[in-house]
Amino acid sequence: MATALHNLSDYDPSEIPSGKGIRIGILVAEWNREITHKLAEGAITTLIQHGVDEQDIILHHVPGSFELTKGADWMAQSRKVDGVICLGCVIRGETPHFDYICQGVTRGITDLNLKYPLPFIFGVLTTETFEQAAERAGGKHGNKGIEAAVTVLKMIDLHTYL
Ligand code: DLZ
Repeated sequence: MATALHNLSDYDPSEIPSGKGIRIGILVAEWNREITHKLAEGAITTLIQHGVDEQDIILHHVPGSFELTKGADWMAQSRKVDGVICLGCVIRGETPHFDYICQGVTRGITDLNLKYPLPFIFGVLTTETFEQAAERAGGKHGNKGIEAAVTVLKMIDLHTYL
């Protein structure tokens, strides 16, 4: 797995644009909540560390990763946010649902990025096992929520130049 070689929390804080005055939406899937709530913690802590006001973080939950797309679309329509972080965790297990959900949410978030001028960040872990997900939600491979927070700040900053 590619992230086995890359710590998701590794970044240079001096390269991250300030989040002062920026409003961020965070959507968290309730499936595998032991994991997704850790992703949300990582994202929120990182946004605040980089200047986003706690009151400018708008947090909502959706039932599963498949619903992240719809929730993020509604958030964008509300015009209250400058960027949206989508957090979820899909574990393969023994069900074909894995492929359908991964394809659905990947396509959905891609489509939203093309539909709106604001960035939608893919913070969805897709792993074979619960242990692999835990390693990427504050474990030995870092926290994908941190990576998502850094990414949304970079993308919002990039948009100010283009
Ligand atoms: C149904 C389902 C399954 C089997 N597995 C997961 C999962 O690992 N992670 C996740 O976020 N959601 C899962 N879901 C729920 C779907 O995302 C969705 O909520 C339901 O299919 C209802 O649309």
